[in-house]
Amino acid sequence: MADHAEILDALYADILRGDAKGSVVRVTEGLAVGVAPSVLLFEALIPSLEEVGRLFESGEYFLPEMLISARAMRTAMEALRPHLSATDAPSLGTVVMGTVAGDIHDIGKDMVAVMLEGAGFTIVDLGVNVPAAHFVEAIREHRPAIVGMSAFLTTTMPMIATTIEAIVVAGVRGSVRILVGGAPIDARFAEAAGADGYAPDASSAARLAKSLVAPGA
Ligand code: B1M
Repeated sequence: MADHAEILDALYADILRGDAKGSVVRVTEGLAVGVAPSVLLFEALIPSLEEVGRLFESGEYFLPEMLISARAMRTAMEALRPHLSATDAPSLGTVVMGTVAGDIHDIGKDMVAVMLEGAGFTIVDLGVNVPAAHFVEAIREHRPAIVGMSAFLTTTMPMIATTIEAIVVAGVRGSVRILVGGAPIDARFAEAAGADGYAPDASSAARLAKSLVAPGA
């Protein structure tokens, strides 16, 4: 049977060439030999997709390659998800999450949702390309403790500020904490947009979300 390093290398290669079935075989094999789910995620899946992004940027990959790699990543994540989020603890509160309008990237958002779920939150996932008005409706309907927004393109970053503004105008800003993230976002942008917090990755998003709902926060 393959050792941990061989499984991680093979999983990395599966995502790079978009082999969805292979990636599930590798995830299953990895879990069976005791590779931690977070190691499969952070040491194979995410670095591989980062390499896909680099190859796209340098013109070696085109949109179809990026799509089939993304599909393999999603399939692998489906196999991994139950192992990343397993908790029977009472909910820490509801998080309404979505990728802002104009943006259809969801892999990073979904990872944040999985980690928040694992940390004990109840997730209401609005999906991708979410107009500001849908965030407002969801706040009224679900009364979340936190609203999480993702933006992955420099062209959709401004929608974070637009959405927060819509939440303010609707008069519901005071009832929620707002957490934002996505590859082009940083802490300075998040603050200027009116968010309560920014996290660079899924595990720090889970830590920050917990601190935002801690008593006295
Ligand atoms: Co797109 N794409 N893409 N893409 N894509 C990027 C983002 C890009 C950087 C690639 C590149 O050029 N290097 C580039 C953006 C450039 C820019 O804006 N400066 C880009 C582009 C240009 C585009 C299109 C415009 C391409 C085109 O059509 N010509 C198009 C846009 C479509 C649209 O949205 N309107 C497009 C389309 C696509 C696909 C559909 C093919 C596919 C998306 C599939 C999907 O998501 N279902 C895709 C993919 C796969 C990528 C890359 C390769 C990978 C994205 C990803 O999943 N990363 C990406 C390059 C890259 O990221 N290296 C790229 C892995 C993920 C784990 O990381 O998404 O950063 P990330 O999420 C992290 C953190 O950001 C953070 O935690 C996550 C997990 O750790 N985080 C949060 C995310 N949300 C958070 C919320 C929080 C806190 C933290 O609080 C609530």
